[in-house]
Amino acid sequence: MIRDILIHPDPRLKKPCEPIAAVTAEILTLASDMLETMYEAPGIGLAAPQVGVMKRLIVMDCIKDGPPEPMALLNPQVTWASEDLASYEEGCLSIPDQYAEIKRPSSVKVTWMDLTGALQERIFEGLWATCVQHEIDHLDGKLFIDYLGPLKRQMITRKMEKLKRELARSGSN
Ligand code: K2U
Ligand code: ZN
Repeated sequence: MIRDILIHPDPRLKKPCEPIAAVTAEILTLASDMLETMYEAPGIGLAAPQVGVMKRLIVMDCIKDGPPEPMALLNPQVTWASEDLASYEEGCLSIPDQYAEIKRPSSVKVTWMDLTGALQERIFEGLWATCVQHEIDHLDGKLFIDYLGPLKRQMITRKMEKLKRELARSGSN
């Protein structure tokens, strides 16, 4: 089912998430709901804290045209990052309609547990590398605006507070 996406500022978006000990029915349902929510947004990534669940689970599908490649990563960890940086105009489903150019390592090696409980390892490049780093940041309570200067970050936070006041008045959140 589609779940509500938390909007910044929200304390749950700043808290570090708990590791997942085992793949339970609840985790399988959560991963499925997160993928459904991500596609509907639409987005190319989503982290569990964005739907209010403080667990170390992210989903991604960065394929634009071609058969979808949904991925669910439990307890993802970056074990290597390239010196080389790539910049990307990032957005965030928890900070709607705000974009900023963010530089990150252009490729990263990530280890994780998949939904069958098997350990996986892969080197991500391009948009997948940007996305997986953006999502793992969410698990550590870090948002892309935390890489901006204090004034730009405060301006975006003020805009989100106004948006949340308007949503509360219109009763649609
Ligand atoms: O985590 C999220 O909020 C979903 C993010 C993931 C993402 C952000 C920046 C760069 C790559 C991935 C996005 O809002 S998903 C929306 C989107 C779609 C296409 C390209 C960039 C962002
Ligand atoms: Zn995000």
